[in-house]
Amino acid sequence: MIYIDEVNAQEVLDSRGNPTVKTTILLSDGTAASAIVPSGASTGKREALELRDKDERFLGKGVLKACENVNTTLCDSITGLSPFDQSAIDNLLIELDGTENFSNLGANATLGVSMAVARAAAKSLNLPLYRYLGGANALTLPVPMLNIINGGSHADNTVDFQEYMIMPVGFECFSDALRASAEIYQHLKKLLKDSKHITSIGDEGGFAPNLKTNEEPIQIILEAVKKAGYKEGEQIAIALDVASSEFVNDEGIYCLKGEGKNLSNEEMIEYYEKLIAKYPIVSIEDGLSEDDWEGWSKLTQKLGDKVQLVGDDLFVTNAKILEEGIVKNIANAVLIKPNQIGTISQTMQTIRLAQRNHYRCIMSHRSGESEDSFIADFAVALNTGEIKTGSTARSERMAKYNRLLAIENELTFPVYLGKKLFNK
Ligand code: 2PG
Ligand code: MG
Repeated sequence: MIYIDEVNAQEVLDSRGNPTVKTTILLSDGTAASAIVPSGASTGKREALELRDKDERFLGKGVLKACENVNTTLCDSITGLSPFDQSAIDNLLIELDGTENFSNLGANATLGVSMAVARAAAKSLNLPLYRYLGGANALTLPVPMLNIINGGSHADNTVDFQEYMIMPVGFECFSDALRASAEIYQHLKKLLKDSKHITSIGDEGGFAPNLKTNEEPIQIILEAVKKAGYKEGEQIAIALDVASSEFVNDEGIYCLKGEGKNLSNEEMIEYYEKLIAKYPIVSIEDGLSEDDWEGWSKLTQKLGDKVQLVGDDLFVTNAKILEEGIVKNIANAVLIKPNQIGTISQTMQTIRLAQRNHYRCIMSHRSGESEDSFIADFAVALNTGEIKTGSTARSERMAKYNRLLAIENELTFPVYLGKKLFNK
């Protein structure tokens, strides 16, 4: 029997230069596999805990305690176990921690182990990760959401909304969709330059110009779509991550500083209605804050049959919270970030719950990332149909898109949902 022989965690740096955990698993058959966990900036309140050392190293952001937890408690408990029983290992991680949100061991400790176990098992069986996790049904290349203008807490500019994304919905295959997106990105850079805007980029590789309104990024992106020779709406749609929990105040008022507007949840909904009427917007993430469930209910009633309404901070990849949302008819899609919940099995549980209830799933990176491309395989394995993993710049983002290109090449009959996703 093949068993886990060694578990080792090391502190490495993420795409923002902050420490994160890299975990390596060695199996008794000599297989070695590693995984690096990501880290968010605009985190939801109910996310699993990311354990930081809070001492003088790295301005308090060191992860030596999380590494130590892997190298002692977790290593001692999973050494000798089969790597092929992912749920048994993940359940053990939950048990060892003993809390709902991994506040003892840290989700950065548990997720690294969980990912590395899956990767080692796949490697040992000589299977690609997507095939190991998804079996014969792993066929679907996700439609990407590419964040090409960054604002909010991902950039030092005047734009309130965090992410302006293009979605190449009108293409036959993933590689054509990615090519169109990369061309649009280059045209956008040129347009920004020509209009004397800065072309420095934010955390996810999108540009971070100082634009006056939250509408202007959409207009300039659509101009770039046109310049690149693509049709807005039909081929390229717009998706927003408003990340509104970042700018709501204690009274539940949404403070759009860039535009000098303070809006109630009803006024925010009207704001979105106008945007949707004017532009080819197909998806809005965290349109209202994670605490504003009453507002979310109204938002879903008003716009739920027009656009995809995605809960990120709202659901934090947590099956229990998502279930509450499904019962209350809140949102119609869920963002999937494994480090919000802490293990691969729990992430799969949330995806399955969503899919059974006809909620769309979007596999997602974090704003702090690494060269690890696990989520690309994960999206194909679970047929999420959508992925968001930044713009077509910066290697930590490209690692995921390039991995998807490789998977597309490898599959005999790859499926790209593109046109089917929004009935285009
Ligand atoms: C988000 C993410 C990823 P962060 O809000 O959806 O784009 O950002 O990782 O900072 O939470
Ligand atoms: Mg988000």
